[in-house]
Amino acid sequence: MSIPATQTAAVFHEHGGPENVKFEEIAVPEPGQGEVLVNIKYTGVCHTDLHALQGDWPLPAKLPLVGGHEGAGIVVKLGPGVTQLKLGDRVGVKWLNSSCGNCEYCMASQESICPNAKFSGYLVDGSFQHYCVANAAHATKIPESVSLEVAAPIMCAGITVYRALKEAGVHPGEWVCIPGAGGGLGHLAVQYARAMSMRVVAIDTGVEKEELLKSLGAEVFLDFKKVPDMVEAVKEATNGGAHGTLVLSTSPKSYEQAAGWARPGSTMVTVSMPAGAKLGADIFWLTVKMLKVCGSHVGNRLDSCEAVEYVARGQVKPVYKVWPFSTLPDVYHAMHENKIAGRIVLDLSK
Ligand code: 8ID
Ligand code: ZN
Repeated sequence: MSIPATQTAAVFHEHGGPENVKFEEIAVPEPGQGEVLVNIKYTGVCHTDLHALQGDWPLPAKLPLVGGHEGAGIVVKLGPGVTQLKLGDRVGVKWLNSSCGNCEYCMASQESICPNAKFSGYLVDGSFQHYCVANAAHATKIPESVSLEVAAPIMCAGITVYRALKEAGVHPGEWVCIPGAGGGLGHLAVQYARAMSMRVVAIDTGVEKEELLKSLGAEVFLDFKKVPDMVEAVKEATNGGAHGTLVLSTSPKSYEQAAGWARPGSTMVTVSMPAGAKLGADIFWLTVKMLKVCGSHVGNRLDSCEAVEYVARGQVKPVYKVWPFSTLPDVYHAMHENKIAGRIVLDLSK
């Protein structure tokens, strides 16, 4: 396959809104030591991409930036020293583009807290381009039975919620509460939780998300625009509080509520990162209920392979719409208005 010298990429030069995203002709990057060049076919759009565009996190992003970190494509070039992948392999390009491999965290397979980690679509250019560089050790192999468009949302949303559910420590038959259940991460969290035999209270809004989440196995749906006292509603539905909570909602409000509905002794996992959000939990209740608060940042390489295996086995099915690459600014608008149930996956060929 011949690789062109230049390509079209979705770039922004300054933080701001969807109008800042420009489709520009840029050089096809060269894979360095231990890296591969991936011809991206599909990429999911994660709410993190919107945070990156808006510049609303305390970690500075690279500028100009090509966003995107739910890429799925084909290895078309190997950099020096790559032995674990070959040309033609189908791989995913994840948020965790690379880690140093040598620090105390990498040695313990906690690559997502490696201080030298590079994040795709944030610290290095990501998947909103036709040709993207990925570290060969971190690119996730996609099984033949899983199509690239299906694999795309797993590369961030799937891996992240799968790992976060492990952190929550909810046993089979116990309740997990998921605010933000109707979004990209949320609709997958409901499915992984069901596959792990957890009972799910899903919180989000609107009939479309309610129907989707119930069809995916959520036993209880609570609409945050309709339920007057969410804390009481969750406690009632779970007969005393959720055995674990995954906060996936992009509203800081969920962080104020979660300690209230948490069952004593349970874990609340922070996954979403609304701009400027603080832990609004009452320290009194955190203490006397002996709650655990646990941050969870994507997953390691094994979590990534395991998350994809659930899809290969048919236990998890991403729900998504495919839109042309050129519509990325429209996706950001829709995401900002919380109108997306599941994920939007961009088709790079359009
Ligand atoms: O590794 C990580 N920790 C990680 C990985 C990937 C993404 C963290 N994230 C973060 C993103 O940066 C973002 O802050 O997780 C968050 C959710 O990402 P997403 O699933 O891609 O976002 P979405 O598809 O827009 O879904 C958000 C949902 O929250 C609902 C919305 O209706 C939407 O369905 N929501 C809102 I806004 N307010 C709510 C509320 N009060 C609410 N749901 C329940 N209660
Ligand atoms: Zn993401």
